[in-house]
Amino acid sequence: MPFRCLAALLLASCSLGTAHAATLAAADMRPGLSLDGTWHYSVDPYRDGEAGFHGEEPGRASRRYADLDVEAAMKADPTALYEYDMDQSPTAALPSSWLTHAPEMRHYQGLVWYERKFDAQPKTGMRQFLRFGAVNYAATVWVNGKKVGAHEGGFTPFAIEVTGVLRAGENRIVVAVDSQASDTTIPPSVTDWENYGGITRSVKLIEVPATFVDTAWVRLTADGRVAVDAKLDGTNAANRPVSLHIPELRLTLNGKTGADGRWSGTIAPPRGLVRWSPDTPRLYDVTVAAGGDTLADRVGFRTIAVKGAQILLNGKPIYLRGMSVHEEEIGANPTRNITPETAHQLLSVLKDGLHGNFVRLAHYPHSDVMTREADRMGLLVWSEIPIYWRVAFDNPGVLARARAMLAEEIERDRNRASIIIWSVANETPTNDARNKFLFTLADDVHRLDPSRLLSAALLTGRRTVDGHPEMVSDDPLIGRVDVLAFNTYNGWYTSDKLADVPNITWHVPADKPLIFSELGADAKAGFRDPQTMRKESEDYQAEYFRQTLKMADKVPTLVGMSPWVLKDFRSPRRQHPVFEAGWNRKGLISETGEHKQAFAVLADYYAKKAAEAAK
Ligand code: GCB
Repeated sequence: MPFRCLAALLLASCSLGTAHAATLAAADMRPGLSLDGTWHYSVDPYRDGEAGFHGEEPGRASRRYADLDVEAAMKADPTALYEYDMDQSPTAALPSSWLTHAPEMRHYQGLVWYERKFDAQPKTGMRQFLRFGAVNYAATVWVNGKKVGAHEGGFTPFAIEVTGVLRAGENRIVVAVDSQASDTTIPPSVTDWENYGGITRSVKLIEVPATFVDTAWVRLTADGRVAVDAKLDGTNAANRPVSLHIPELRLTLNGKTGADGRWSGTIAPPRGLVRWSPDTPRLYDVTVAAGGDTLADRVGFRTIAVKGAQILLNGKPIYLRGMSVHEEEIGANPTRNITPETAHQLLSVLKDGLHGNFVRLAHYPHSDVMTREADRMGLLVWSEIPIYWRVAFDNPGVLARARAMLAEEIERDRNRASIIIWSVANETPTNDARNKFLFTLADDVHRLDPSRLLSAALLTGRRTVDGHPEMVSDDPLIGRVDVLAFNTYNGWYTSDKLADVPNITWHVPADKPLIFSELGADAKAGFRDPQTMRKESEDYQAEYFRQTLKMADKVPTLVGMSPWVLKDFRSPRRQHPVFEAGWNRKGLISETGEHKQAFAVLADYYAKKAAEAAK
């Protein structure tokens, strides 16, 4: 079967969880031929490249397919008419969003064609896959004129098998990328962030033996053993010897796959194992080998659990000193190209500048470059899928897509010690269809990864008790999550006076840990207004933080927060000409990295929390 995909539920040829679905989800460390770099691109607002001259079904009118190699075709028939030619189209460096390819692309949403040629030397008996880190939002891929696969979902990896299609010598790859959001995409069209269309993460050609180690989940169990779950792919996947090695621990575990190509085992680690934590982000080289194939990873070992209203990291209560971030590099004109350097720069602002130990990667799975950097630097991570505001909860196709995204996210990142929370939704108004939808996702999280905590950023209600405002929620998801999380904006989106915010109380279950998954206020960097204290001034934002932190101190079950947001981020819905101009300004730093006054307020607060934790 030439085409394998991660969006397994979407396509009849793939089904989630079958032993034969080769995913290469966690293959970012596999060696391969990088296809990053210069590609040609061509915008196609009327979707011509997919249709005939009058917009009819492809196949009727020839010569309009953007997947055709015009250069080669012209050699065969120099008088033929072609109204496109990818090889002569403009170029851009990938990965990056097309929003920054050219000024006229800045607000483009829709279909764009990408093309490049590359040399390959596929080895006989081996299998070749194209692995895309992420394409936003829908991708269709052709190799040498043959359609090899498709994927939907802008933030998770997918691999397409090209064995037999790839030639020795020059090959041509064409990717049709469609960023158009709709009522049935995830997320739908209305959000509060930029829709960065394009091939936004790395593309790689990976060659593996006929039977290879597709996935290997390696972790510490709640009772302190090293556990491995590996899955082989290929005709010889069954009854195959497999082994786990962690050289620095002198640890080896041998086993054999079952009839389904899977192997699970556990072993007690040696005493010398250093547990991963934000203070000691120790990672170990790990390999899982079977036959001629070895899958390598860098893995940290830690436990995460909930006890009453506490979160326990390695058995000890921890307070999460966090921030939310969008996937946008610091700089005036971000293009969503997260490199180790840009990830490090962002996360250092949080870890070193704010004394943080926790990051909410909002509102979709961020690049694996980012989650690896969090592992390396020692930051705990909340990871989520873009079930945001209003999703078509009553549509079974949308549920299938959400489940596929969740599975792709978990499969890619479950070896990251940094990730402690999988979140299934953000601010989704309750109703029967939504509840059922999210219960399904909650069950999926528990089934796919029972070793981590489940959460969702929930909305609150409000009531008045003895003249005082009280935050409440009757969201049925409260009963399902391990960690309660609420977004709260009293004094920003509400008419509360900031001085009254500390008196707002929280009516929440006493036996569950609570975090404020968001709190925040806009401020335009450099706009000072200490007298009038207008909203959008740095002074108002700083005071908002002071008063909200006082409120937080009075909530006994609160074990952390991820205020909104580390850096100002692009949002087309934010169009106040003076203060916003296309940016959500709730950052503690501006888009170019200037600190606002509130930065120091939170940095002091977290420094105190860190000192208390160190006692
Ligand atoms: C929220 C959303 C976040 C927005 C933020 C805001 O509650 O979760 O995506 O950007 O508020 O700035 O309003």
